[in-house]
Amino acid sequence: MDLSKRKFKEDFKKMLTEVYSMGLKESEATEQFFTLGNLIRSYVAKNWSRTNQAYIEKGKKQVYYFSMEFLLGRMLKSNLLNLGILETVRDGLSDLGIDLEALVQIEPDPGLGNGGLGRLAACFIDSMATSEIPAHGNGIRYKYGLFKQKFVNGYQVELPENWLQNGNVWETRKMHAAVTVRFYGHVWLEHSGKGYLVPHYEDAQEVLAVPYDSAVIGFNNEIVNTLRLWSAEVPPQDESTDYWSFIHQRNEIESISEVLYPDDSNYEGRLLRLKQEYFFVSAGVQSIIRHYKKMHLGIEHLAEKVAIHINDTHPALCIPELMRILLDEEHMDWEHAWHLTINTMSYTNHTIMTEAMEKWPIEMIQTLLPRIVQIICEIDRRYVMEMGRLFDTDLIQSTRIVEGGHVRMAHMAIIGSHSINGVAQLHTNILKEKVLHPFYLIYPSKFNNKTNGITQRRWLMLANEPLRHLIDRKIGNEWATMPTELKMLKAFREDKRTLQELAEVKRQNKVRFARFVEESMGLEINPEAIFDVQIKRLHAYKRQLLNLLHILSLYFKLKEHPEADLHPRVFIFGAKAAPSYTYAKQIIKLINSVAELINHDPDIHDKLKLVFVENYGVSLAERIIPAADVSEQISLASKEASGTSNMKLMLNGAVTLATLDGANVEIREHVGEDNIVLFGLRTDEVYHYYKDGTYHAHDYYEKNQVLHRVLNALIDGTIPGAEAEGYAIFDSLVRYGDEYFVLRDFDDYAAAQERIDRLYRDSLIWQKMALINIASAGIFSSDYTVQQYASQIWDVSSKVHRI
Ligand code: NBY
Repeated sequence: MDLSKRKFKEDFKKMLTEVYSMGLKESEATEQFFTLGNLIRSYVAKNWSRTNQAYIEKGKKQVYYFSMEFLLGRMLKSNLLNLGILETVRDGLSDLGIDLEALVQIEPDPGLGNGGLGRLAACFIDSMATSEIPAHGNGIRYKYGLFKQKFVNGYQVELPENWLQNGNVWETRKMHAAVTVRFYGHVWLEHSGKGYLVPHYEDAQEVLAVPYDSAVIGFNNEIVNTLRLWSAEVPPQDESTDYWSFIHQRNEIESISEVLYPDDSNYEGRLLRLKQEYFFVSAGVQSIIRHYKKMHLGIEHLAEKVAIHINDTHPALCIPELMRILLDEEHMDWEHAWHLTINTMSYTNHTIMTEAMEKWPIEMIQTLLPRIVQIICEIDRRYVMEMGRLFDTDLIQSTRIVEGGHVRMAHMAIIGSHSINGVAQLHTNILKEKVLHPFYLIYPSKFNNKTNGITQRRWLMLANEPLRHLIDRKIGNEWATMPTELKMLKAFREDKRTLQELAEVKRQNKVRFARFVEESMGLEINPEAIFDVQIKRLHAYKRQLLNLLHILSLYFKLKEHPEADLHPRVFIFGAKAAPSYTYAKQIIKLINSVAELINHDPDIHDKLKLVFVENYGVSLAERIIPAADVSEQISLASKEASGTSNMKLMLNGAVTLATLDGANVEIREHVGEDNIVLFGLRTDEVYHYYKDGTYHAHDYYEKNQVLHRVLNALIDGTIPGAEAEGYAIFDSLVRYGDEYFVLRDFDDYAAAQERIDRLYRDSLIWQKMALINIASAGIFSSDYTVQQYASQIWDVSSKVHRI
């Protein structure tokens, strides 16, 4: 938008008086932040209603991205950037004696997600608005986001994350758009006499779903889409309501949108979680239908105007819910309703880990959602009947929805939608060939791949301004919306000056991060060291342990040979463990205890440091990623569906140290073998081991001297404070089979780390690798990813940028 600095300053002062009746001098950062937020909203208002108006007038097909999680991060700078007024506002504020960065810190980081899946949804809505795709997010307005992590004596402690405490400046409560969601009670069907059945409900609990809308601002294109998050409230009561029963009901109802489930891998078969899922699904689908019907196009054309995307199986109840509305409220017959539903729905799978596959006990659904259970059972019955004619019984039994008294949500999602995609090429192949192979036999054409992506605007333009400016000077700024333009940087691969400038940018970022570590943790780290980063949820399959065992091996090496020729390293971890995931928490404690040991050992000086940042999340990622030299992507091959920190780190010039897992495979294809450091088992080797059962972790402990020493350290008192954890972890590796092949990959990993050490010593070689990584990262922009969803799955137009 056009905004002069002078106009901005006037607007800002005016808004401050209007909202707070304050002059600039009396105001503090909090008031200034809210003032700026309100001002941005006022700037956005016109384009927001224009965008909605245009979508209606042009009759454009709308996409609704249903996700239990949107891990947005702070929005202030992102909104300013996308409006095209970041620099104007920064300068204007500075004239007024205000530091924009100080206001940034006031905004709480809304942690409405666990990890990759939630952050992907956030990158997607940014990219969809930027790519001019008429697409909106639909989710839950949790009162409490993902817990705040504290370390107490090295143990993870969880604290509530009350992000709404001071209000959320970006949202608008839309009371007029509230809808009612029904739970419990009984339902029976009666013939209407007009050829359809009418459901009657008795004793149902009614919950009011109130939407809070936030603007999703496209980058410099005047498009403003909507993120709609639902909050659960008590419906208006009549005068006969008993006060205490009201209070009781209120607590029960409000608990639905109270808190995000803090587990990123193990679904919890809890009633409240099922309530959450149906709550936002029903509210969202009802509101879509209400909006659609205003256009008077006839319900039979729904799939031409609406696409509903299901982010993992958590919103899979969209399928029976849409069926319910089409059957019970629109009085469609089953076949037409089913046809429409399939054509409307599409589904993304994010994991192959069986423990993360949702399965709901049928009685639980029966009690909570009596009408929905009827519909699910009917979908299942017809599936078995109709497919039974075409395929053999075993195949149909293994793919049906209802089995062993449970509803298998992934099965419902596949059967009820026209598209299922994996999130990286390797992952999609594993789905087709292994995990979902029976479905692939039945519906080969539903399967497709959409490799994940990240928004370069947040993860480079905003998070790494020094790099942004360097790139702009070298190749211009078209990469903001045409990220593969970054490839033009390759022209500078032999240009010493550019490589030195790149090194200088990295050094600056490392100094900045080192200052942060010193201030927040009281720990000094040396910016000349290699900053080696592993940031992601803590999970056994991601193998933070492999990293830790290697750190211990370096520590012992330095103890025994203080003269050993190692380039100084700072190992940086950031990770939250699910509160109920004991093993992950033991690993956190062990890492913290090893950090204590190494960081305070005077023999080590600054050759080795271990930093475990507390409360890792989007805001910390934005600080760490620009300072990273090495990107640890070391999951056991086949386990990480895609990964997205791999893409963010690469985009910021870190060199990837990786197994051939998830999107690492595609990163290698784009940077070439020489610009990535690979190690470890391949997917087929892992499957081979599963098949023939010949992996014996104990042998590696017995035969590998280095490993033997390192593993013994877990149980011989070498690591003070973590004795119990050391034993448990030792046992998991040596006695109980080492499920994720940590010991098997250890040597290869250590050798890869030595290659990193050697490569880093030649600054020009290293910077050339960094440059090629940056230059090759454009293809992993979520702009391209969503453009592919738009054309290949949703059948909607987008502003497609050349790849
Ligand atoms: O989704 C992640 C994958 O592990 C990662 O490889 C991929 O890049 C990313 C985006 O596709 N999965 C993930 O983050 N999953 C969750 O956060 C999650 C959350 C809740 C539940 C399961 C998984 N749950 O069952 O409640």
